[in-house]
Amino acid sequence: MKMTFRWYGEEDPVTLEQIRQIPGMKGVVSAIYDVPVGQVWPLERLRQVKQYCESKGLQWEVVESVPVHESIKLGKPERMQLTKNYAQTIRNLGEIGIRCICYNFMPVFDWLRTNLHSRLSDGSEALSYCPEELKTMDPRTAHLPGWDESYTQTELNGLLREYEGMTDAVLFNHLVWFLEQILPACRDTGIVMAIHPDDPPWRIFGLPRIISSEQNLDALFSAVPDCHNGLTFCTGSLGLRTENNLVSMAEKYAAAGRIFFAHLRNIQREGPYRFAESAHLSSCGSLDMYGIVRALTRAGFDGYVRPDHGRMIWGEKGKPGYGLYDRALGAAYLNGLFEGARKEKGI
Ligand code: DNO
Repeated sequence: MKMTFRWYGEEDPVTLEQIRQIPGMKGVVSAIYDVPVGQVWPLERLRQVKQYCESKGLQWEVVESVPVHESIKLGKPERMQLTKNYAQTIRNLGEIGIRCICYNFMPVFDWLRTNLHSRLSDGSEALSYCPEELKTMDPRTAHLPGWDESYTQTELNGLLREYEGMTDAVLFNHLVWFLEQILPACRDTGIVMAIHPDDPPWRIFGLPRIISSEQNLDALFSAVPDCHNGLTFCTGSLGLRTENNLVSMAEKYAAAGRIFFAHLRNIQREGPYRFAESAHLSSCGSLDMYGIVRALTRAGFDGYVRPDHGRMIWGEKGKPGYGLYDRALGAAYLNGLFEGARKEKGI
């Protein structure tokens, strides 16, 4: 496994100098943030980011995310050109040596929480989600916490209307179509596509959801068996559904060579459709983090790992979920778990 850290570019209050001092840190997960969704990421820009990371002693290992344009998810005619652009971005990324792209296929909203500053009993702040709070939020009129704000209210309303009545099966077919179009670029460059599960893994505002469960993942890998089609194993997303047995899923998909990237974090399930993010330790939340790491290791997982969302601790102010301190503590803990799991396996 290769331990990495998400970095939001030169605007990120967390610097590469700081990231480099986290023990065991090998590389960063980043993206180009100012090219509009659907356009090709220019090679020159990619080279600059790569060189900047290297000048600070880190490798740019994974792209998270190359966003998929909504017209592709909606299956509109312009998806042809947009998908060609996506394939060209893959080729450009291949050119600078990237080998893994994390992306998602969630309509309209990326991850969603109802509170970005929930206070935990130890005084730290975390992201949380509660159905009563969600009921008070209308995406057509109110600002929603936790997702990227690239739409105006009017655009958002238009988009939500376009998805009205779309079934999971139709969205799934659009995903399969998209993957089939970009696979030649993946084969030529060796880049693997690691889909991020739905976060949270249930329907929100009536929008379809297709990557929430083991059944969904099995369907995806049987529809598109190509070995470049795989998963970002996000424990904090998949782990919100009690029927997702993360230890057995980690073992199964790692053994099948489908896990390219792991987002490791813990959550505290507080009831149906209700949770708060917690510190990474198993004892702090609902997930068996050692069981998951051990399953990945036993199955020969050799991909990228990053400590996912951290709490805000020690007075840090920053991007919710993406401060330095708690994610660094998470990395240290996860490194320990991996060392234990490797020794147990005798490697
Ligand atoms: C949230 C992240 C997601 C993820 C995208 C991948 O913190 O895990 O925003 O980057 O869903 O496309």
